[in-house]
Amino acid sequence: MDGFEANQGYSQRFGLHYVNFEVGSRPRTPKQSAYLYAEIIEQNGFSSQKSKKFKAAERPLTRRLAALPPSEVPSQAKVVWEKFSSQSNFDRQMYHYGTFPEGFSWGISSSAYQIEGGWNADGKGLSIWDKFAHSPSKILNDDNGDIACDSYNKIEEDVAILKQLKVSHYRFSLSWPRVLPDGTINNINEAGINYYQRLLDALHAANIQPQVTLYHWDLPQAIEDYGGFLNDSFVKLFRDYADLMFDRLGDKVKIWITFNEPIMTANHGYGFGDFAPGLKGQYTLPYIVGHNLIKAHAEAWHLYNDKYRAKQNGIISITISSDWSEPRNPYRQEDYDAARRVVEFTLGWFSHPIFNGDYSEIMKTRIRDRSLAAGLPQSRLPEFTQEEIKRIKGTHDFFGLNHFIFLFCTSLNFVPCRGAMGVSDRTWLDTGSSWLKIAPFGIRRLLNFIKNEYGNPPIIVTENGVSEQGPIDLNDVHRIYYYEQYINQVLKAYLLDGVDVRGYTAWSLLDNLEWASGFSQRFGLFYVNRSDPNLPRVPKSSVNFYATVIKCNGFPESGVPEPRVWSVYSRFPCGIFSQCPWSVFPLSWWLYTMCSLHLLVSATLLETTE
Ligand code: GBH
Repeated sequence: MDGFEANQGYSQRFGLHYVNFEVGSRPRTPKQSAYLYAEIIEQNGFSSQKSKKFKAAERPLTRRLAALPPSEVPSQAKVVWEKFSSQSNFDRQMYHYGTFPEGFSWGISSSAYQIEGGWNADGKGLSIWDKFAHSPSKILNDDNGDIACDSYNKIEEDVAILKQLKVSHYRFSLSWPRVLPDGTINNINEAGINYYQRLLDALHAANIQPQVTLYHWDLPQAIEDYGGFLNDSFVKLFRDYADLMFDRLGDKVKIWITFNEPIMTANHGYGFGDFAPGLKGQYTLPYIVGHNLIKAHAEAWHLYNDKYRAKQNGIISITISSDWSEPRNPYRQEDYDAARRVVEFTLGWFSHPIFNGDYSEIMKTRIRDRSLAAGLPQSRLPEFTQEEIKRIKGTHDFFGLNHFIFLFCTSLNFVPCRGAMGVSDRTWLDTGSSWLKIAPFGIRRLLNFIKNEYGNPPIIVTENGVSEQGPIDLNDVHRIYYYEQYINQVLKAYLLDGVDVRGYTAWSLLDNLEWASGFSQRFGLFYVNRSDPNLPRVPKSSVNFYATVIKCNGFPESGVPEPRVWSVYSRFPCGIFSQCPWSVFPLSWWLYTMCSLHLLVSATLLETTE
């Protein structure tokens, strides 16, 4: 019962019974907890038979959401968590020597609006990002992509730096309004098509394979004026656009990607409103957007498959982005469920219909429950017909994956639908983007998950990269560190876990317009000097490093060809020491937490004996 709590007096009440100290007889009144505890005692634990006595202890039914049965949670994610949860930090960071298979494709990525500029050149139409960026306060510092990196006028320069990197492929996107100013095939802009033809020819001459994304977020404004992705007619408009591109460019393209990161279009464009077209506040719109997008993807895939594949001999798929998430508290079922939901609501939203068929049960059940609880007559998530499910399932030739972050998840009920939030570990290294922390082991686990969950598809990592902000420092050791660690984890996924990874693509070629963050966050391997009107591309140190990894096809234990970036070949867990000896000292404090002093000392000795 509530009693005298030392120097706190009677202010802190620990009792299962409330004691009224105003009354001389000190009456005791049981609290709800007294009933509960009595019930536990009576049942000698937790009986499946519900006791009638303590109904009052239940919260109102409408506030309760059905929990997922533990046996279903978290399916293939559980396999991955079980496989890796026992890993020590040491194991996790362990540097692995080895190389990728022959023919592994190394590349670098960009996107049209972020680099091209020429926003109204030669008959180009307006995109939703042109309009968004020209509206005040939408982009940090009111930056815009009017000129960006001027890649529209710099094919030669861009191909020259790609050659310097020695990449085998270059991933870029087409600007839909550059080739179809009003979004439809009624009005074709030959100058726009010509730009891409010249770029493809230059890549071909340099022996660099193009990887072409049809849609990286810059929708023709004319289509948005008719509802954009919310209008069912989007599916046909996209198919027509794809048809034209396959027809006019397809003889020079062997790898097509329909959409880049559909979740960003759905959630950020039509949900949070921080991306063009900037619609916000409605929880239903993103699901309609996603629904039409999936259908449009499937139609473009079928079109290529039926009409172009035989003569052009290429492959086509979609690029889906995903964080990897794990339970914040591994002993808490709610956190397991939350982590599972985060994977299903990011990666699974699009992968499940395309690889496994239909939305996952978790998406369907959860969104329906949430919609009904909010008083809606039906689920916010539209349904596919049986025919649509069949038509969409299997529309992939590989799994295009963009990966950036790792999250520890916990349940949070007021987050609509997915009901979860993620946090990072504060010991992980920061970058130039607040949302991006360095946790390389996440990519290995995510690759394992894709292998298990989606039937071991061939995977191309289509984006992975890191940013900086503030003063220019071309010696980007943080990027070298990032790529070494992330690529090494991809190597482990391939060599140790048998994941079928076919290619790796760094993000990004140039410091470019980082969407709503403007030019403040720099992801490039090449710095673009914006104060010089010629916008020269200047290599950062990571260029040399990445070129060497490409040349070595990974991290061979011996026989590293020139230029050597590794100066020691010892086995210790922090590979960073082996490739950029003393320049890494800003990172050494963090490394210290991972490496024992002993290893630091041996690294030093090896270093000085070299
Ligand atoms: C990729 O998206 C894009 O494909 C690419 O265009 C982009 O430049 C690159 O990543 C780097 O962002 O500031 O908290 O609102 C990855 C998804 C998009 C996730 C921007 C973070 C901003 C989060 N990222 N987003 S926040």
